Amino acid sequence: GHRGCVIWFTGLSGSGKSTVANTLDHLLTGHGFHSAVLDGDNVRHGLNAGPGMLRETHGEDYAQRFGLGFTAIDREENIRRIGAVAELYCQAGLIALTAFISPYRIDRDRVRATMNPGDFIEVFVDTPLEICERRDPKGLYKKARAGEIKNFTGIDDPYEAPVSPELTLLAGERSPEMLAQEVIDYLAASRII
Ligand code: GGZ
Repeated sequence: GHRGCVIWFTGLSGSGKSTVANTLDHLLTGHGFHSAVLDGDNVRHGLNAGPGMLRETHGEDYAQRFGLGFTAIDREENIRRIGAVAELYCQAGLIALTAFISPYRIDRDRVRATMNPGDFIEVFVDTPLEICERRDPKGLYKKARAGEIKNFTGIDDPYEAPVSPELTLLAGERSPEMLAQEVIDYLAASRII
C-alpha cells in the first residue's frame, strides 16, 4: 500500500517535468500504486482553459473574466486551483503528480502550506535554460526570442528556483526512467510507498 501525497514538479518549459511525471506514473502503476498526473495538457485545456478556448465556447466577456493566461496573477490562480485539486487527490489516497512551471516560490509555498507536512514533495526539475531552449519541442522559445510571445518564462518572465526542494533532478543529464526511479527511491525512503 501507500499513502496519498502530492509530488510537485517545477521547472522551465522543456525541462522534462511532464515526461518524468508520466514515466513515474507508469512505473507506479506497474508497482500496483494509484497515481494520477495533472499537467498543462489536461489542466490548461480543461479546468483552467485559457481565454482563447473560452472565447469560442462562451464568448468574449466570459473569456476575459475566467480564461487563465500567463500574467503573474493568472499563473498564481492556475497554481492555486491545481494545488486544490492535487490536495483532493491526496486526500483520496492517490499519489498526485503535478507538472507545471509554477515559477513563483510564493505560489508553490502557499500550496505546501495548505497540506500536511510530508505530503507535499517539491521536485525541482533542474534543466539549464540553454538545454531547454535547444530542445524547444514546440518552438515556443524561438517565438519568445523573436518577441512573438511575451512573458515567456526564462526569457522575459522570471523563474524562481526552489530554495529547499525535497528533490532536485538533473534532467539535462539523465533519462526520464532514471529520474523517475530517483523519485521512487525518495518515496520508498520516506515510507510513502
Ligand atoms: C511559459 C508558456 C507561455 C509563457 C505558453 N510562459 O512547453 P509547454 O508550453 O508545453 O509548457 C508551457 C506551458 C506552461 O503552462 P503552466 O501551466 O505550466 O505555467 S504556470 O505554471 O506558470 O502557470 C508552454 C506554454 O504553457 N506556454 N505561454 N508565456 N509557458
